[in-house]
Amino acid sequence: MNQTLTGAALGSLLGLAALGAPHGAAAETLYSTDFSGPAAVAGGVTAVVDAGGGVVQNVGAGVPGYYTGDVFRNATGGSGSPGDVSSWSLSGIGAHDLIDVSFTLAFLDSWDSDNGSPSPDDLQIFLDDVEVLRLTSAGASGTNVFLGGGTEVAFGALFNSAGFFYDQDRIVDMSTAPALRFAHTASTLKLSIRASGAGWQGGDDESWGIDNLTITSLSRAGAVPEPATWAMMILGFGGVGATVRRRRLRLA
Ligand SMILES: [Ca+2]
Ligand SMILES: [Ca+2]
Ligand SMILES: [Ca+2]
Repeated sequence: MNQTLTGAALGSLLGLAALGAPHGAAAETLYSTDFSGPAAVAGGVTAVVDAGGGVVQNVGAGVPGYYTGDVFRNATGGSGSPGDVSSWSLSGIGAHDLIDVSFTLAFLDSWDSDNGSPSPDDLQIFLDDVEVLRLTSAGASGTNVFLGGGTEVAFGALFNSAGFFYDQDRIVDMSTAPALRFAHTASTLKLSIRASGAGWQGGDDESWGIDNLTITSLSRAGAVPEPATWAMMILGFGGVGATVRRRRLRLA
């Protein structure tokens, strides 16, 4: 019984530590853009964008809230795979423990999944030059759709008004992708995206776009627990101590 109590007390302490993080965590928006003007960049942070042949274009209403107005589109690679890499590099990031990357991803035109023809068509996402997601969309052919935990918000229409080819665009909210919220402490961060694959045709046949790109840092190190959390922690420690004392008494 005493051991159960001790375990519960320790468990509650660990639970409090985990639960306390989001409430006390300091979040800072490092970089944010809807592509309709200059990006908002946090003080002290430097952002370098390598468009890799991508361009900003206007898609009108598009998918309101997700992929609308000015967007970024990469339609390179018409002469073969892979397409050119588009990257966003930040430096001068202050102390932090976590990074959250969020954006709307658009599979544009006639993607053929990994089991259509010709396929596979891959959309690769890299963080600090490490591939963390390999996604695909079934538009013109194929059946598999890999969104890496991203949430589909629209499919089956033409949301890419410039560079028209095929009306099977798929618009995905990547803010729900677990791989894009990750432990990170370095002062630099690089997000890279490209399309590739043995069946990827590129150009206006299989292009991609993004909108509403936001990169946020979160810090637990400087977070101060709220008074209620402290009170519960002290109670928890007291409980552990009392349990240990009772066990010692019994042993003696
Ligand atoms: Ca936009
Ligand atoms: Ca195709
Ligand atoms: Ca293809």
